[in-house]
Amino acid sequence: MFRMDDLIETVRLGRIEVLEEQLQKGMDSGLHAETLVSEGLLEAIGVVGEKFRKKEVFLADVLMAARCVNAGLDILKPYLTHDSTEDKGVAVCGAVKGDLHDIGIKLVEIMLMRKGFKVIDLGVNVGAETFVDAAIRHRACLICCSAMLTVVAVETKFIVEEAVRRGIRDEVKIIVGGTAMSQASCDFIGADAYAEDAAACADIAETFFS
Ligand code: B12
Repeated sequence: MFRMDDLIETVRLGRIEVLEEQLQKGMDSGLHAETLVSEGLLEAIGVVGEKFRKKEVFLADVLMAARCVNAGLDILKPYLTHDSTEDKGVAVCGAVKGDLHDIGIKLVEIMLMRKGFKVIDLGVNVGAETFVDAAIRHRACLICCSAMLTVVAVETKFIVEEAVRRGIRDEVKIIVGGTAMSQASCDFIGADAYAEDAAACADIAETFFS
C-alpha cells in the first residue's frame, strides 16, 4: 500500500534505491504525478530544509534528499510533460554562476515543456556568457535563470548585460526567479519578468509568445 508519508521519509533519508518502486506504487494507487511531486518530493525537501535551518541535519543530508528529489523528477517527467504538441520556441534554462540549486529550475523546465517550449537545460553554475552563447546557438526566444543564493543574484544582471552586448536583447525574453529574486530586483536589472514559481513562469512565457 502507498503512503505519502513513506515517500516523504524516503526522500528525507535520501533512500534513492526504493524511490522508483514507491513512486510506481503511488501512480498505481491512482495518484497523479503532480501530486507525488508537490505533496511528496517537494514536501520532503521542505522538511529537510527546515531541519537544516534548525541545525538538526547536516548539509550532506540536504544534498542526499535533493538528489532523491531530482531522481524522482526524472522518473516522473514523462507523466509531467505529456501535454503539449505545440512548438513555442526554445527556452534556455539554468542556475546562475555560483548557484548549485537545481530543483526549482528543473520544475520551471518541466512546466515550459508542458506549454510547448523546447528546453535546453544548461544545469547549474552557469555564467552569463554561457547563457547567451546557448541562446544564440539554439536561436532561443527565452532565457530563464534561477538564483537561490542572495550572493549570486547579481549574476542575473550580467546575463541581461551580456544579451545586450551580444546584440540579442530584442530577440530574447529573460525571466528570472528563485528565492534570491523579486519583482524589484527584476525591474532593477532590466529583465522582462519575474515569476514566483514554475507554473507562473510558464504562464508568463506563454503570454509572451502566444
Ligand atoms: C536543497 C537545498 C540545497 C542543496 C541543493 C541541491 C540541488 N540539487 O538543488 C545543497 C545541499 C547543494 C545546498 C547547498 C547550499 N545551500 Co541550499 N538549500 C536547499 C533548500 C533546502 C531547498 C531548495 C529547493 O530545492 N527547494 C525546492 C524548490 C522547488 O524550490 P525553489 O528552489 O525555491 O524553486 C521555486 C521558486 O524559487 C521558483 N524558481 C526557482 N528557480 C526559478 C527560476 C525561474 C526563471 C523562475 C521564474 C522561478 C524559479 O520556482 C520554484 C517552485 O516552482 C533551501 C531551503 C528552502 N526551503 O528553500 C536551501 C537554501 C536555498 N540554501 C541556502 C544556502 C545558504 C546554501 C549553502 C550556502 C549552504 C552552505 N552553508 O554551504 C550552499 C550553497 C551551494 C551553492 N553554491 O549553491 C539558503 C540560501 C539563503 C540565501 N538567501 O542566500 C537556503 C534558502 C537555506 C536557508 N534557509 O538558509 N542547498
